[in-house]
Amino acid sequence: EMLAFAVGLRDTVQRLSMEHRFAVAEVETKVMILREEFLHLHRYNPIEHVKSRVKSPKSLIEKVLRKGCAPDAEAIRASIRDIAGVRVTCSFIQDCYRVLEALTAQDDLRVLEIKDYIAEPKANGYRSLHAIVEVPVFLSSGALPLAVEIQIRSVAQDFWASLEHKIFYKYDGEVPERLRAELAAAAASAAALDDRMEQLHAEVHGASDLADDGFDELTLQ
Ligand code: 0O2
Repeated sequence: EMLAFAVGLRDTVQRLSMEHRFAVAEVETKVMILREEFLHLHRYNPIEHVKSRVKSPKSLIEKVLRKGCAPDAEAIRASIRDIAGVRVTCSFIQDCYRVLEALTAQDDLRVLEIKDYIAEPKANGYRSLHAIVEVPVFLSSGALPLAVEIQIRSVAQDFWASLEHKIFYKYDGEVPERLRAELAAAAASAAALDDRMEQLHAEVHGASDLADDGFDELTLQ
């Protein structure tokens, strides 16, 4: 009986991994389209990079067991919303909001949840925009809506988060007070850097837009 359960769960997890790879591909395509169109419209690239992942079978099974979730695909899809993850790193904070708005406005996407850790950073200093959206994936049997966790953050926020993540795992969640204070200070520096960069960018980009317009006029006439 135990063996049948394990085999059943393994097949279910394989199926879920495949479906969520499709969901990730759908969202990646949406992000790539926004990136290229934005570049065309505004002549700078708001998206530095995009990274995606599908939860590994091992950590998905662990989460199913931890949550005491029924081991069937439907129940797992409904209760575990971070099987598919897409992380978008933007140059500037303003771009993070632009990307979030452009994505969540798309009417084939259903927004399940938005968390704005930029407006309200976590106690440790973590800042990012999180959205859980449902995107339809078209299978032979029809459309299947699947959840994708989208994280949108600036380069500085991403730099901070990857270091914090490493430290958190190294200390198994019990980060010593001194390091926690250092991380909080580093988060404040990252936020200050974001502000300065955004101001500089606004100054310079405004000016270069004018220069571009002048050039177009000269060549067209
Ligand atoms: P990993 O190792 O990146 O996969 P959940 O527990 O996920 O069901 P929760 O905690 O309400 O729900 O979700 P939240 O706050 O939206 O966070 C989800 C993900 O955001 C995390 O996934 C991390 O990737 C990232 N995140 C959230 N808080 C922090 C933080 O303080 N530091 C860093 N570095 N990343 C954070 P996982 O599964 O927790 O981790």
